[in-house]
Amino acid sequence: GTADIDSLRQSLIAGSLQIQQQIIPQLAKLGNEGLDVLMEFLQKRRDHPANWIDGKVYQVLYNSDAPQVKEFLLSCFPEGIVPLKSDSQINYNPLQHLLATQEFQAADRMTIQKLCELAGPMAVQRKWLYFTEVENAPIIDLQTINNLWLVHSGGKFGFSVQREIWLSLGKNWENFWPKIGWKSGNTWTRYPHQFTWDLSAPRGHLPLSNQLRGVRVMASLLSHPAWSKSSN
Ligand code: UYC
Repeated sequence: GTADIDSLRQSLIAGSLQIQQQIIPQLAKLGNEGLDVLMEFLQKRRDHPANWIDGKVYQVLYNSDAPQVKEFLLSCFPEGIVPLKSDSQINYNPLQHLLATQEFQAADRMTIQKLCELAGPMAVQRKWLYFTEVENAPIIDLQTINNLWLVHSGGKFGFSVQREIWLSLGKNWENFWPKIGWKSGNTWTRYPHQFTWDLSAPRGHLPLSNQLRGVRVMASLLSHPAWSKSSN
């Protein structure tokens, strides 16, 4: 009833991240009244940088069929809750869509595709990157891609998460791979079926960087100046 909605609304506004996380699916189950609370929440926070709680709320709304929700998103968040900034006129909306719908495997492929687009037509055709191309990638674009992953994964996935783990291990790759679920003992995790394409994965599991041509591309990615400027 109304009392339930009111107390859930209060907890969503004032609760800890953990409480907020629990409340979102409860509100989602309550139909229109719950959706109203979720829309109000997102609306009020639109001047702040989105965090992963906003991401969870947005995902519920984005995946709702209710007409008033569709109208709300179209008018207030036509491109999602992460600003899709690009220095290279790249369209990140396809990536935002795949992440908002939690299609992580397709989002992972799209991420490689967008990184190639950033590097130019040669890389798009080649479908993989040289480390020099990664070094030259614009900060803003890498931050946009990373923020999309962070916000839509509960803060679990993204290059900045991988970087944090990598630095915490003193940049030791052999300790890093098992930590993010890319290697077990001497065995590489096989692409694509052995990877975990949902939020049960270890922190930093996604997005993937193929290691077939060595670690230099990933080293460049994780050392990029995009991560030393505060963006999240
Ligand atoms: N693959 O094993 N990977 C591919 C990963 C390696 C290999 C794609 C990640 C080890 C081959 C992605 C790991 C290895 C292909 C990833 C991993 C290997 C392929 C698709 C754990 C053999 C087909 C995008 C580190 C021992 C290549 C792309 C082709 C594809 C990711 C083999 C995203 C994180 C060393 C043979 N692997 N990759 O880049 O062109 O093709 O047919 O890393």
